[in-house]
Amino acid sequence: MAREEQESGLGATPLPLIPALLHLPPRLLVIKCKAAVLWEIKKPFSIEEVEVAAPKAHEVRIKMVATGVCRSDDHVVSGNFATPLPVIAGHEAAGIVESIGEGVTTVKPGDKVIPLFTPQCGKCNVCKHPEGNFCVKNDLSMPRGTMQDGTTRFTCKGKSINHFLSTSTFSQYTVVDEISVVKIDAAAPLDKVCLIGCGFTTGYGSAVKVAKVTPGSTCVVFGLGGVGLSVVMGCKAAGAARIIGVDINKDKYAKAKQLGATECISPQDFKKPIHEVLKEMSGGGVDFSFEVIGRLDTMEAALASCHEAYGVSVIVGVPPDSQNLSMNPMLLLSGRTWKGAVFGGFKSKDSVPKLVTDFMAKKFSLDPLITHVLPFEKINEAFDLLRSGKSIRTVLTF
Ligand code: PAD
Ligand code: ZN
Ligand code: ZN
Repeated sequence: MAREEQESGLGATPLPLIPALLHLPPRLLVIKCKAAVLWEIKKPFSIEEVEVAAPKAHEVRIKMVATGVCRSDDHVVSGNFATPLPVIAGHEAAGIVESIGEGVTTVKPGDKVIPLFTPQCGKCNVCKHPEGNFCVKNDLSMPRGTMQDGTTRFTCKGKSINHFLSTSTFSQYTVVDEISVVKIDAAAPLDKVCLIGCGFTTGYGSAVKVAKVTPGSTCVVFGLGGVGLSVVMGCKAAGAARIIGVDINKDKYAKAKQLGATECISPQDFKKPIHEVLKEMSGGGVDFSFEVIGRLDTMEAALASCHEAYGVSVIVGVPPDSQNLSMNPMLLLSGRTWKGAVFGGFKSKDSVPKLVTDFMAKKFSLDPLITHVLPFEKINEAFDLLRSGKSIRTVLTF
């Protein structure tokens, strides 16, 4: 019996089962396993048997252990985030290296790893810049849905299936480029640190690294989902004195206050626009504001609610595909700073192992963000929980 079949509780099998081929190292075998395929937008995921090709040179095949469900995955389903279909989505995960292609030096079979939806090639101008993290090898700004070499490693029913953000974690096995994966502490609990692959790191970094929240400051966070709550955690860690949470779902307030929000408000409770309410609450405008929803109106409101002379506003939410904002330049001329970042501005390969080490040293907790744990096959239930506002993060386990 080949290795993959023994390892997987869900019956992953290597293909083809030709005796001569079974003497080859596992990296040369195709794996047949289960994956959640999105064939069309606005449709449920269907659990399909897929073939996962062997990793080519500089590629890594990973056995998935846990994956979180992020709103960005739901943006793919809704069509807000345009990426080639059919696709295996998922980008917030942790797993174990199953095999490696030629020339891979930074991970080996058996290593615990986190896939990186923002790669770090280490060679481009962005990677060499001390501040930039949006490596030119990303598959985010103009998604091709492929590996770096322009081809895919997934097939289902004879059809090639696209990758998502170079990660595709809604599959028992995935293949990623070496620049899109990093080794982490062997003792790390993968069903928790998977959140370091997106939600936690994005939110936390948006506060401490992108906005550079200062001690004693006043912050406002629009959207108290998994990413927004991680912004709250970052603001608190940076020493903010006031952290105002804004959300239309009041069920989110208790958790936000537990994590550091000093007050929570709903725009629906006021006749005035929310930015005017926030200006009054903060004596002219907050120091730092964050949009963590992904809507144009709240991006404008967040900008307008920070102080006109020194406020910093950060866009974290992913906006609807191909939509533009129009704004009055006076909002910036007076002195505001408007920024945005993916993955909390962190250089992924450098930062993820350090964040895992910090987690192991109990510098922050991920438990408050994980409200549900479900078996991978219940992926559609996990999305229903997200859409109905009942979950913060659901972790799917394999
Ligand atoms: P989520 O759906 O868990 O949280 C969004 C929150 O916003 C929910 O609590 C909603 O109730 C609330 N909300 C919705 N509409 C409004 C409104 N009009 N006014 C006030 N509150 C509202 O999502 P999430 O936390 O997983 O992700 C949040 C956004 O961040 C989303 O757009 C996602 O795509 C984006 C994201 N960006 C990055 C990045 O690298 N920049 C990474 C991960 C996620
Ligand atoms: Zn995400
Ligand atoms: Zn790069």
